[in-house]
Amino acid sequence: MTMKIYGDPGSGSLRRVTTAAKIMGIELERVKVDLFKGESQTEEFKLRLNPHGLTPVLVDGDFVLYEAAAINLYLANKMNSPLLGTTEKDRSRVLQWMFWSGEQWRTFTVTIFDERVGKTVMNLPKDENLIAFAEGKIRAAAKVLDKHLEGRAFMVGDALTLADLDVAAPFSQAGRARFPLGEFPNLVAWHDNLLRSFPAWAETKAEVDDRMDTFLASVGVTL
Ligand SMILES: N[C@@H](CCC(=O)N[C@@H](CS)C(=O)NCC(=O)O)C(=O)O
Repeated sequence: MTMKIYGDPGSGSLRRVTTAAKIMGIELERVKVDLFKGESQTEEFKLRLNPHGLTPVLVDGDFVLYEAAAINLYLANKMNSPLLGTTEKDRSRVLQWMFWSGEQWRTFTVTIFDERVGKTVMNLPKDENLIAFAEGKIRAAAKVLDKHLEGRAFMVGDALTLADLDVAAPFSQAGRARFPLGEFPNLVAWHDNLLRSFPAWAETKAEVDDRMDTFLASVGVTL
């Protein structure tokens, strides 16, 4: 039975899964959850798929799994994919960057996205102090990433891993939410190379951009 993935095409978290699945040659049946209509916040969604009301969610038969990183590890383990890393040490380093990026990296970009994009759509006042705080955290983390990526094409070893997809995720909304990533040349070069070298990463970027741009235009929002 084909596994199902629930999510909104405008979501950078869904993109991490759809990209990894494409690269591994895994077919996923897409089930659209319109986040702009609050479809992940219904009682039914929370009861059946994710009590936190968040996407993406994978359904494999009677097995339900949320959190994009956990889904990617589940899929990659099924396929024994090199996206996990190919040595024991590399696999541990991949996990190191995946855990780090969830807690210390993407979380601050989500804060800025919610402030600059979410609040603009909802016509709510922005918290400039919170934006400045999150930008400070992003710059501090990006400085470390920039040094790590000097002379390297990938986060771990010499091939693409799930660590690259997790760390690259904020680029999905970087332009719209104006994350200060352009200040870090090695980070930008690494991400440009991902876009050039992995058609799946470029295809899913186009999908996110199309969904977001179409939605923002439909509600008359210019960022
Ligand atoms: N840490 C989670 C983040 C999930 C998340 O924040 N998903 C967003 C879309 S990118 C969502 O479903 N939001 C729906 C809502 O807040 O109602 C993951 O990596 O899967």
